[in-house]
Amino acid sequence: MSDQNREHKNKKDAQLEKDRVEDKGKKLTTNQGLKMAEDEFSLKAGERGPTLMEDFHFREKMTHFDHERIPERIVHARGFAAHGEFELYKSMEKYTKADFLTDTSKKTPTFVRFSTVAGNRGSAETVRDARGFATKFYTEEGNYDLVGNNIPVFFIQDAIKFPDLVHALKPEPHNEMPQAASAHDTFWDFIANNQESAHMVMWAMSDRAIPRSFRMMEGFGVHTFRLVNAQDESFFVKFHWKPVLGTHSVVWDEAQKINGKDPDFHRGDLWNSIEEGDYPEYELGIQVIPEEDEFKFDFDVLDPTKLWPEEDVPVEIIGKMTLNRNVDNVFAETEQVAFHPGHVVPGIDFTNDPLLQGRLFSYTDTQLIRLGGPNFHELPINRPVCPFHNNQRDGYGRHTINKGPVSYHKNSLWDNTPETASKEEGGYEHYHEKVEGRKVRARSESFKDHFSQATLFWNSMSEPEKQHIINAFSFELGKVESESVRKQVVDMFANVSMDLAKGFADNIGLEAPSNGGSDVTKSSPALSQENTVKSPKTRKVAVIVGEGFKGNALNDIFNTFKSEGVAAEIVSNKQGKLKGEDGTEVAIDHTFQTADPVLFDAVYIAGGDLNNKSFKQSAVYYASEAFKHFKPIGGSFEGTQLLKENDFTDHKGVVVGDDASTFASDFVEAIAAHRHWSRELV
Ligand code: HDD
Repeated sequence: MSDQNREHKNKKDAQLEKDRVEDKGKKLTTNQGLKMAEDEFSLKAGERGPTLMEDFHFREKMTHFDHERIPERIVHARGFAAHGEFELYKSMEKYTKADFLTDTSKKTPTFVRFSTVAGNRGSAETVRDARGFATKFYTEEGNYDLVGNNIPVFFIQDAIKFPDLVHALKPEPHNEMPQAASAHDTFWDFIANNQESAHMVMWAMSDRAIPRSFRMMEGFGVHTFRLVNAQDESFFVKFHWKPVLGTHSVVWDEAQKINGKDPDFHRGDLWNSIEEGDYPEYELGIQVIPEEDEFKFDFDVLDPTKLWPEEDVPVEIIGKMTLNRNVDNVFAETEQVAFHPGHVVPGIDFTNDPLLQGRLFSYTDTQLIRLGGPNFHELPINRPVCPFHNNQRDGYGRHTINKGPVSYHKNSLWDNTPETASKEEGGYEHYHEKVEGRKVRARSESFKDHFSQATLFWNSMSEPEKQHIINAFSFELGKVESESVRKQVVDMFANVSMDLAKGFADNIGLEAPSNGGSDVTKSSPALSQENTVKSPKTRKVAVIVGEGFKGNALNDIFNTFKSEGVAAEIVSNKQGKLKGEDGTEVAIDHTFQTADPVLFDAVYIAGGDLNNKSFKQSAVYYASEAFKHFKPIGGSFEGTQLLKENDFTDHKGVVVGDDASTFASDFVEAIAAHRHWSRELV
């Protein structure tokens, strides 16, 4: 669809319009605008002769193709993005002077890129990994980037260790295996020998690292940042994105299967939900600690391996972001977007978190190699929506045509313009923090407690979540060949919890140390996904239907699904249409070959003729996979019979019934619960 005829959603959308090109229906030309009469045959000396050097069209086409690829991101290579808007619920002027956080009348355009960390650009998406959650706010005062993850803490405390962490995590260099996985020797060797990683490892082994959808994960700025108000008062702040649909995960067996059945599972989910108008929404929350309270906690607020328990420092919800537009071109937008934690606006500033300080160098540096030079800020997706003027000039791929002779400061020819702005005019001034100290390569004593919050996280988990963590350690360490590394990891996590260490040590043929454990008893209920929002909205149900189904009942059930926001997709043994006993026709969305139960949130066997042997086998396969993954299962009419015969009924989350309205509402409730873990405990 040409965008020229549609109303632009916001200033960024309108700005991008200038660079959008519609090729459909146009004549094919060279890059010089020359219409070409032929595009399939190179210019040859005779029909069977050699290609001629003169063939400028061939040379141009081939050269461009040969140069199409750019280096992928060193981390977060696999990602997907969408445009959106941020609206502020209430002014935050008590904490910050940032325009987009004080003016509630403004809607700020945003661009969000979600990503995995370890895998390459073509890797699968439901791997066990942290997810990047990077947001660019195109504010009137310049771009502000919140470059966060779906895990609120980080593996290391000092940026100088980042290359080591990433080398250990990425595929091992001698054989480039495994792809997009932390389940290998070098990663766990790094963990055991860098024990500050304990807390983040707990998150990475938890269900948080296998999200159901980008739409159902939290985002965290991770670092403690600084807000500064108009009176120059400063506050420590942590940023949170809270998904309106709640925080939900898949189970590990399912995650691994999805990687094969649909390696694009997460991007497809994001793309489709936006195309269908189910816009993903995230509320922005802040935790604030006044400067004078800096030392009131049992952790250092500058330590990026620590979170601020929400029960101690409440999250104040201040606004909402809605992702409402897919990109037009993945390379131009998603691949070329350049995030940087150093892209700030007046009212937002940094702290001395040593991880944050190092990031402030790395991001520009990486864009220089990745995007080929210093002009990446001119790429359409990166350009601010406010004007920008300075004396920076030239470089590869310069777009801006700066007029006139002056490109230096100070000058008299242009009255010293472009001129700096005073603070009152919106000029950025760094917070006047007092710092003094000796130059040392050292870590503060206050950063040395690596285990208390790892235990806090463990204590906060429900029983199924704890079991999933034990299973994840067992899987990951089961793939580690070095017994010494495995043993070191068992010993390390005995500091977090003996139940945990014993739980997985046994599974990997080792013993937990006889003494260990933690005396931390505190927990933070906000960390458990058991306490998240439960909603049936946008959940996908595989509806298995055979010929001769009960048309009226199915219609009623579909109407309830629709009104509750549940998406029903019909799966059957072949493509085309199915006829109900009353003549009702339904179109089949997927066949048993093209879909799989792991791609759905629930399975409903609606009935009809299920007697064909392979049909029946497929229906049972759908039910058994859904059962194994704790998903809701529904059955009516012949479907109930099939579920009964195969012992699926009489379990939590299995709903059967022929009365359309009771069945539909009970089944929707089971869908909203997401997963029925008590099946695991019986
Ligand atoms: Fe980073 C990319 C998040 C620590 C160096 N990082 C990158 C992206 C996200 C994060 C979401 C992808 C952005 C996009 O979609 O384009 N990184 C984090 C978080 C961290 C963190 C939440 C800890 C709190 N990162 C971190 C450190 C360093 C880097 C300590 C180096 C000192 N990160 C990079 C990078 C990347 C990057 C190499 C790769 C591609 C890019 O920047 O643009 O510079």
